[in-house]
Amino acid sequence: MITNTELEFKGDLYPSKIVSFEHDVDSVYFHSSNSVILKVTIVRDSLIRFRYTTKGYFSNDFSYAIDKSHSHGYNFLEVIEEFDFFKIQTSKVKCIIQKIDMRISVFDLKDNILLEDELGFHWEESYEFGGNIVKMSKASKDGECFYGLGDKATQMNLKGKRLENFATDQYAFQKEQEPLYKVVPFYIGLQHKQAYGIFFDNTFRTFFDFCHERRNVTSFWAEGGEMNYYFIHGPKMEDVVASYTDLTGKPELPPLWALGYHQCKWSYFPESNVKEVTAKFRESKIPCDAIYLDIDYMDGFRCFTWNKEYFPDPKRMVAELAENGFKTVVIIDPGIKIDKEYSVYKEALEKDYFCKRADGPYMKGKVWPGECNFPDYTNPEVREWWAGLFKELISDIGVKGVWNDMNEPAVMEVPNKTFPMDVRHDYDGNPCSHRKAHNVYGTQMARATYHGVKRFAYPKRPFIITRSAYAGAQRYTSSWTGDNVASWEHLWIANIQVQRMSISGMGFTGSDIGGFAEQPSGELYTRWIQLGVFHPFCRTHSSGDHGDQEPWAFDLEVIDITRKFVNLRYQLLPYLYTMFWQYIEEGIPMLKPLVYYDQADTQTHYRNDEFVFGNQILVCPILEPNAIGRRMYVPRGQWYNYWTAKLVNGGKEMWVDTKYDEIPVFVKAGSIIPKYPVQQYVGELEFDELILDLYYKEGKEKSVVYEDAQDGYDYKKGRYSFLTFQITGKVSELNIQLHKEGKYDTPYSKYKINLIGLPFKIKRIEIDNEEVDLDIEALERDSYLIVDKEFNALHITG
Ligand code: MIG
Repeated sequence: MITNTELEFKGDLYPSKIVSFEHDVDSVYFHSSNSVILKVTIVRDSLIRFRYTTKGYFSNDFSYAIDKSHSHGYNFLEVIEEFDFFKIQTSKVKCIIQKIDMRISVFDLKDNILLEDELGFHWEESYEFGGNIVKMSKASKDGECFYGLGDKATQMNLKGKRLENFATDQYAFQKEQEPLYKVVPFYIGLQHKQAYGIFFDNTFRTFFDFCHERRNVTSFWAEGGEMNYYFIHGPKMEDVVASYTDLTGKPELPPLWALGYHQCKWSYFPESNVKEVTAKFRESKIPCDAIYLDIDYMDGFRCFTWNKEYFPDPKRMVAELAENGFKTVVIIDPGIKIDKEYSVYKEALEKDYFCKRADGPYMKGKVWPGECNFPDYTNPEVREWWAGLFKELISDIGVKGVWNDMNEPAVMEVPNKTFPMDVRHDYDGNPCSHRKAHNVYGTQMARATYHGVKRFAYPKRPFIITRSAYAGAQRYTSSWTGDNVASWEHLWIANIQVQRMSISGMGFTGSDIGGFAEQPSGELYTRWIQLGVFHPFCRTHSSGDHGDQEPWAFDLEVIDITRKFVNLRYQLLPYLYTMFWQYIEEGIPMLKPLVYYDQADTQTHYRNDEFVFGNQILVCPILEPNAIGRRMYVPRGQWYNYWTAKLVNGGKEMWVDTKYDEIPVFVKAGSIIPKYPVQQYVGELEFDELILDLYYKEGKEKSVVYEDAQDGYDYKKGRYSFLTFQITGKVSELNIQLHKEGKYDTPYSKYKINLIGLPFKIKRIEIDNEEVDLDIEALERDSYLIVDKEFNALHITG
């Protein structure tokens, strides 16, 4: 029996007394008298894995989520047996395991309790499927908060919610709807201002209950597999997220163009329509880097084919688009049309690459092409074959990115919307049913796609986007939040989803700007693009059923505001690229929910709308029609209103006036924000200066700028430029120190420094200890300085 409502079931079984233990290098095994084994592995001092079996032995240890290159190793480990418990201690935490019932508690070294089993591990045997429904319950104190779990369409703080993880094609999903497209069984707990993380690495259908069923209990369970989870010690949320991201992996840098604006619709065809749209962008002077071809570019929805009537010469078209600065991205679905004349189908059939039912026949399901078979991407040989299929698209035709859809996997006209559960999968040599492979199917497809596109795009970087994902998918792909709706409520949802994905390790995410289903009003589209330019992935997409969703489908005012905000995104590209670098280098999420930004301030614990974009820009969308401003919480510290340059003191909720062509945006005092000139696409212009917006602060502040060749892999050989600006502001003085690293010589030769909020009149400037001649009049008029990029120290006095 599968239970998804009853946490405590009368058939539940529990570990009995611990009768023996062994310590083997980084792991300690505890054996109970009823054949339960608990294996505690010290991955790092602050990262501990707990794995249970009820069979008396462990099955093969295999995970798609864990990045093989994650850091491991600890500084200290001590295992001590006491009269009625065992103690495992590292340099960060202490773990107590009770002999009588195997229950666990984890403390920091000051004896603060971080995590405590309530019932702890228990299970229910499943006669029907074999194996267990594995369960875990933890005691939770009043005031504890919970965050994370990927794409959930609910409030940021998950306290009081029950959530389900089962990748689902959820067209026009609603607020609170469960489950959605992605599965990230990772959450962050926050208690007494201390954060910890739990990653439950189980790919079966899983559930998390955050004090919903019982007020002081948090629990999680899975409909099969092992109780296998990682505890991550903070105490800063930053450390929890960074450790989780290290454990499940980071992407490589995307090509810079992928951080530009993308335009999509279901579907742009024929070729003349694609050209019309791209030309219109250039004419309207709204920057755009990528144009998408949805399913209608194919011949009868057969993957890797072209409809020759609509697209007679794809290679020529793609090249012409490229000349105009457009990168072409095409959709590829998992369903392969059953058609003996179709080479992809024939080859997969010959090689036996399709998923099979338990009794032998190939699994058959209806999707866009009609009856299809589906490659088993959990088979490494199938992934290799799939990767090879991209040769023509990428090498010959010149497509720059691939969009994987329908990979939950989605099946039409069947009640469960997906494969039957008896379908067999290779699971990289650990054969299993769809119950276990379902949640990773999409990620394995995206992984195979990634390897193919990467191989044929070389020496350029690949770009992949997926709808479904399991924890760790960020190593291969970006993602979008699926089929949302053009409604104000969905704008609220998108804002939270993208922030939540960001702290769940999968930062390169965005929503369909304007909404996929239904038609946005001009005002809703405006408010959405104003938020969307601050999302790591920025794409307008719509189902096309209800009219057009290009900027010019709306009135002139909307077009102007869209241009203004897309321009801003293009100006902020070096800032955006730098945050991407920090994400891949240090696991720092690109968007920071307020609770992440300042967990010590309890005012942030239930905030949803405001977030920090990168490290220094605070953004809060307008989520209602007819707004002339809104109330928002400005976190502690000093912030400049981006539009007025007025300084405010945070740590309080306040009203912020806005106009139709603004949303609340604040810049942290002391920041240096790097900017490029507006370009219609990445690489359009050569420019000779990097703009630095300097926001004066009394005190110190550090800002960094990462740059490289914007594509290719030279950055891995040290050919990047990493600038660190350290400013120190005093009452009538400002010092800027610049430190450089890396072997990339940026093409510009100077900085244009805009001095914002300087509280004194400049009387003297020294560059590297040499006084420079001043044109005081010009300085007072323009408030900027031009400085050679080789400077080390700039000293401004009033
Ligand atoms: O059944 O390819 O989420 O972005 O435009 C619909 C057509 C299939 C769903 C995707 C959407 C895409 C659409 N697809």
